Amino acid sequence: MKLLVLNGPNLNLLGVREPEIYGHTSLNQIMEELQAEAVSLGYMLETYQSNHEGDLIDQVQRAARENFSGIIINPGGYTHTSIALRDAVSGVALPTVEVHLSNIHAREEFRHHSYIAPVAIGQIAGFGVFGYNLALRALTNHLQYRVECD
Ligand code: CA2
Repeated sequence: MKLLVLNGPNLNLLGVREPEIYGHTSLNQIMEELQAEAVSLGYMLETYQSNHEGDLIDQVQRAARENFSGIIINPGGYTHTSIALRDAVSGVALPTVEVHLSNIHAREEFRHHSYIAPVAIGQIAGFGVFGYNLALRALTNHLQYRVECD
């Protein structure tokens, strides 16, 4: 089974800028570790980062076309703005876990709302890099047992 991890705008700067908020680890390092973890759980993982909304939407659609089983997405700033990305996630109906490094609910008011959350199976926020690991576990657990809470 294949899973897709999508990272949105500016996350390519991880480990380079604002380490006090987002930590010292680069996105490549995070994705490499996640890939190893996925393999140990019996999944193949593809990762993709873009600073462009349409690219992320194309990747969500590709995931459905190419029979991926689920998506982990950190939509970055598009979390709070993108109806189009939400429509894509909703449209493909693949189980999707939203992840954020920071606790968006403890930050500025404009970060409290996520357009993606209502169409995701769940959201993980505030656990830094470990959040990706939690997201992977949540998604694979969901795929195995179809556990969902409404
Ligand atoms: O906490 C998260 O993971 C966010 O998705 C990160 C986004 C932010 O807009 C969301 O509200 C929460 C920002 C990503 C920017 O990443 C940077 C990393 C290093 C330096 C500068 C920006």
